[in-house]
Amino acid sequence: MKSIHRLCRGSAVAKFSGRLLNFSAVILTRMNAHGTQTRGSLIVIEGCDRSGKTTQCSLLQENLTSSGYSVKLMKFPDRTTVIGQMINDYLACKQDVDDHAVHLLFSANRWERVSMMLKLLEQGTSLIVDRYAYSGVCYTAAKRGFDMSWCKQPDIGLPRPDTIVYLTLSSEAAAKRGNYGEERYEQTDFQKKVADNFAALTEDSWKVIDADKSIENLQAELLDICKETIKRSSDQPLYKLWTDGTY
Ligand code: DGP
Repeated sequence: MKSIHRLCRGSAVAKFSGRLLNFSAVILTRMNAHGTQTRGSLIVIEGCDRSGKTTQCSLLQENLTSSGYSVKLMKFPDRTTVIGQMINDYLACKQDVDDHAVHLLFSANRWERVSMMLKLLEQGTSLIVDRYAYSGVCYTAAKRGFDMSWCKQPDIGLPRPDTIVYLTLSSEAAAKRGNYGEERYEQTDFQKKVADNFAALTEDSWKVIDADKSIENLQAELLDICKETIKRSSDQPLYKLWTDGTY
C-alpha cells in the first residue's frame, strides 16, 4: 500500500490511498493481537467556563472522524433529557432548586447516559465528553457549605475516563474572551473558586493544558492526546470512577 502511495504522490489516487492507509491503521488499532474487537476510549475534557472546551470537542470529533476513528461527542449536562431540561431551567435562572438537589440532578443526568456509553465503548466507539463528574464536584463544592468528599459520592462508579484533559485559563485571559453570559455560575468570583477546586482535584495522570493559545495549536495538542489514548487503552479494562472496580 505504501509503495502505491509513493508512486502516485500528488495524484487523486495518492490522496485516496493515503485515506485508505489512515483507515486501515485505525481498523488495526481496533483489533487486539488475537484479532478480536477492542473497546473505545473515554476521553473527558474539563475546564472552567470560557476555556474553549465546546469548540475543541467539536473539532476533535470532526478531525478524528475524518481520520477514520469511530468517535461520538457527548456533553454534560445533557440538556435534551427530562432531567437535562430541569437543569437547563435552573442554569437559566428560570427555576430555583436546592443546591443539594441540583447536585444530584447533575449526577443523575450522567447516570442516565451510562448504558449508552458502555454500549458504544464496547462497540469500539470512543467518546469525547465535554464536562463530566469533575465539573460536578468543582462547581457544587464552590458553593458555601459543600465539601469535595460529599460532592463525589453520587458519581462513584460511573465509567472512569481513560484520559482527563483539564483546560486552564487565567481570569485575565478569560476576561479577554468577553464577558460571561447570563447563566447561573457565570461570575468571576465563582469561577475562581471553581478553578481552585479543579487545582485541588487534579491528579498526576491528568493532562493539564493552558488554553490561552490559538484554536489550531490547542486542537493539535488535543488530537495527539486522543490518538495516544485510543491506542493505549483499547485493550485495557474500563474502571469505575473513584473505586478500584471494573466494568
Ligand atoms: P456548559 O453547558 O458546559 O456551559 O455547562 C453549564 C454550566 O453548568 C456551567 O457553568 C458549568 C455547570 N456545570 C456543569 N456540570 C455541572 C455539575 O455536575 N454540577 C454543577 N453544580 N454545575 C455543573
